[in-house]
Amino acid sequence: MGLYLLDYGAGNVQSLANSIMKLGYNFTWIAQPADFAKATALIFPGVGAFETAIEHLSNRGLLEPLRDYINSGKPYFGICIGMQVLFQSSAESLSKGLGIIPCPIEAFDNIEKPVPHMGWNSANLLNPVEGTTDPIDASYYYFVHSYCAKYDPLRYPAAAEWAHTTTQYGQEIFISSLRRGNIFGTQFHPEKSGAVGLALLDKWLGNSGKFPPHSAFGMPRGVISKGEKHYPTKRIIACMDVRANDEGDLVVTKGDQYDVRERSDSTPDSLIAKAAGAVRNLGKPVALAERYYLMGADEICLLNITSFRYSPLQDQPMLAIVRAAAERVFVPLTIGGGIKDTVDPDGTKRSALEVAGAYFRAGADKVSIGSEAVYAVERLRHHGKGDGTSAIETIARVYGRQAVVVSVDPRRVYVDPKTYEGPYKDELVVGLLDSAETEREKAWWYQCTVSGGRESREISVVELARGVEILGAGEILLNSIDRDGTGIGFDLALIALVKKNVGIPVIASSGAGRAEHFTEVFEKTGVEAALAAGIFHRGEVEIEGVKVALRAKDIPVRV
Ligand code: 1PR
Repeated sequence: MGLYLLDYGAGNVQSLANSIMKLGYNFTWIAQPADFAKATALIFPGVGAFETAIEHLSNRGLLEPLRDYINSGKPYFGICIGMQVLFQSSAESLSKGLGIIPCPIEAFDNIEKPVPHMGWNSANLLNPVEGTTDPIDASYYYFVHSYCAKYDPLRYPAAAEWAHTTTQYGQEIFISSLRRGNIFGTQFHPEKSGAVGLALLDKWLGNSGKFPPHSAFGMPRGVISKGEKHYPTKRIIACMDVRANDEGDLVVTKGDQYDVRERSDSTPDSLIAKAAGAVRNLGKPVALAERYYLMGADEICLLNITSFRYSPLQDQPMLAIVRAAAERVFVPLTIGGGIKDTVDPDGTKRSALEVAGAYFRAGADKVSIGSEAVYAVERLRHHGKGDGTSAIETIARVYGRQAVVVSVDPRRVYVDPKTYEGPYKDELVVGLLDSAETEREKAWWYQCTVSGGRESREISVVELARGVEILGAGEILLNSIDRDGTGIGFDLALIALVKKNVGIPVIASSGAGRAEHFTEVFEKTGVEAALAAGIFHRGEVEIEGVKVALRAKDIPVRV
């Protein structure tokens, strides 16, 4: 099979390349228009922005050859943006799509749910053929997108005729896969959908880009009727804090309230700050990432925690780690730390966009921005709007907002509620949600920090969360310096506060010590995902144990 992959230069295509190689197939990249003629099967993957995709294809003279290729009847598999370009237009952009399906791509409404639609959701077959197994089963697949092809046979009969599966998010039903003749497309990412996604790719590749024919379409089977809401499963994320140990090897470490050095029991409390022991070493990043993938983690997160120091792009060791992890992990991979403008040792300036681009090409699906997000929101405060230059804005513009996570490192600032007259009066938490006795009489606000908690800034977590959403972040990774490594449970007051102030997905992080803490955070705050580090590294709780506990409480999880 002459398999070709189309890379438009701004999506994470490496994940798909890794999946194909893992399945034992070879492929060639489309480098020039003439390559389309050599292809006997073509996959166009894409995470990112519709506009960027169309612009890149046009500028490189690839748009019309792509249309010709598809019209020639040779097998085509479009993933996410690669499926959306088949449509007439997208609400995301002024650029026109290929128009093969004469219907628009529309935005999700974010009135009753967070947008992007991010996570694992089911794909429901339309009219399955009796006695046959379809390449798409009812399993969960990984979605990440803000725009979709609505499944609405009355308004869009032409699109409905192409629909192969539908998926529901909130009350909206959209086309999650489509097929006709030589064309197959998925809104979800098979390359990021673990074993079921790899199996789907394998079936298409193994049959030289074809699936068995399917029956006529009818009404959706298994689609939850309008009126009932339906959401993706809650995600469980394993996080690895990575830094160099004193020997210079990159290791997974884990702090207590962000202090990652060993403490000797004999060190008096007064000297703890000075008694800098060795950096805790909990394992190798790539091996652990693979282990968590195999154990059922819904996403993997790698944070370069000392990148606030000089962190050039040239010879960046984290790139090699991401590259190796992406070859073994087939669920979404987020990389954080050091996503900022930087300068290489030879004086070459690198923008945050370039740094992020290097990580995406290495196989990351999302980048997580910490300190730079705080500075950007501080500027937003002074100018009233983004100036278009921040890392969040530049990366979201090219790669789409779903690829931009903001990692927040807040710390509680305790105040006397009777006398406090400061600017965060409206955000004060008075120890209500938290069960800890010691907190009940106290009040506090949450202050943001930079450089891994080393420096506090005059900005509250609420202002930061709202600000990064305005700038274009797609998700918030909400840490808590007070709870990090304590095992006493997530900071529910913090998480509920941020959740109610933003319309993008929120990941709860820091403090998980038992499986019940996950149940509690989902039930009491409604967050979309929960992340833990220490309990997984130390093997105290397995990911499966967390999911069993969630299922027992009827909280939907990917099995
Ligand atoms: O500022 O853009 O370079 O990003 C730096 C990144 O590194 C940020 O995401 C920041 O949160 C992270 N970071 C910096 N220093 C530390 C540290 O620990 N000394 N780690 C650090 C943050 C928090 C979580 C941790 C959870 C769960 N660690 O990542 O995994 O708290 O832990 P637990 O389940 O064991 O409680 P930039």
